[in-house]
Amino acid sequence: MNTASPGQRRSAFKKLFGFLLFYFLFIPFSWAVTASLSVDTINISAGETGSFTISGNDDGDDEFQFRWDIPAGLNVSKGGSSNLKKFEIDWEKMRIKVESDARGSFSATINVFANNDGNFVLNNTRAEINLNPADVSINVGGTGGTTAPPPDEGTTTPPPSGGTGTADYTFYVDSGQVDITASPDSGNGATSLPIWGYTDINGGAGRIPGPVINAVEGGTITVEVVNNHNRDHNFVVQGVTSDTTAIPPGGSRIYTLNTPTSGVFFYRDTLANNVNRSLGLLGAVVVRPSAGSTRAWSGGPSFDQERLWVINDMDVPRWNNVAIGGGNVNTGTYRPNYFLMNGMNGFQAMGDASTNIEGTVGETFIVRIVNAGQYDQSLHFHSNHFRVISRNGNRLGNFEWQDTINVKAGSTAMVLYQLNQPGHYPMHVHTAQMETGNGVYLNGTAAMIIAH
Ligand SMILES: [Cu+2]
Repeated sequence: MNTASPGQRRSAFKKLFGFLLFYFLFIPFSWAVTASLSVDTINISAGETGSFTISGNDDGDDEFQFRWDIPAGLNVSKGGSSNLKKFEIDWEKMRIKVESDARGSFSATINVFANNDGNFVLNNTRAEINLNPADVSINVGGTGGTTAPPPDEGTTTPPPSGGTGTADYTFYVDSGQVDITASPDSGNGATSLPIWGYTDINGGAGRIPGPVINAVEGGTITVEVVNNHNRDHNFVVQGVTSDTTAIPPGGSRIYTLNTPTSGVFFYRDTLANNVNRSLGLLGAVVVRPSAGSTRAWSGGPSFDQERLWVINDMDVPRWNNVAIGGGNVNTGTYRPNYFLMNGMNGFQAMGDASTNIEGTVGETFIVRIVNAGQYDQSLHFHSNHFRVISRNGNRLGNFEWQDTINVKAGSTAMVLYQLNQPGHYPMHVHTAQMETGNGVYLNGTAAMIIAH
């Protein structure tokens, strides 16, 4: 039996209506969760670091995820953060992932860095609460961030000499440095390594690898090497030239390369019982059937894009530091602690468009590999198998299908790799230590395979 009077029922209804009105009009606002980015456009110079911050409020009761894709060529690393359940850079999938921890306000700062000029866009691919703006554009321009190499200690370097300037290529030998970047995950590993190297800039710092020599099958090329360094050096192309005469400091010498066959060849300084080569005097000669050809050799297999991977290893404490300090390297002990890909540590190489295999599904890449180091390297490609078509300049009759290739120290190989499925995949080496730079994981030999 209902004992409530009509007035009481009306009053109860009014209360309920009032509550519902309050509920719908006001309660939802206390649940409104939002996030925002500090900037949507960052302007920096090559080699300079910029950053952006995501901050917001979750409802204090739920966690919310945000995700951005990392474009090739851009390096990102974690900055400061608060009240997050997850904050990680996933280099396998090329993503930044942020997840709030249901504590109300949260924030995450992401540092960005690029070695090369360009426009990079970090596309937001997941935001579980309203995020404004969602994407970040990074404009990298100018020439900031370059540093002069340190001088050799305790020695006198001759003034730059120009040589005769009559050869197809002129190389200069000098000291230089390789800048190793920090792991974006741990923040560890950033340093500068002292090296010796070839460069094509008169008076410039030596670099790893030396400039690429591009030649045509059946042709002749001349290379003049000018020694702007304070020790003897030479220049020998394995299997192509045999002149090992030392070029004294301040001297120069012209080499003639007859290039009979298409392939990839290894050049280096053969003096000082591997010390000169190990410190960075190394590089590659690429011979094609004709300029711009997209065949491995005349009548050989064709490709859509080409990549050159010059890899090397260095025992910096026992070899580089001793030689550059003017001491004698004990060549009986070699324990490399840096493994470079095209002169870069892994995290740099994985963001380098000219190193990564990146293209559209169906495209075939020729990858010319030079192992200029003293350790054999076992390179493993994910996503698809490849064909080995040449070793040490020798064309193979039967192309073997492999997913791993062992490239012995001082040898070369050419492989054909086809992108067969979209996604981001790693190319890594099968010796764990060689995946590191002085123990920092993924700062060793590595590259990305990216198929669109
Ligand atoms: Cu693997």
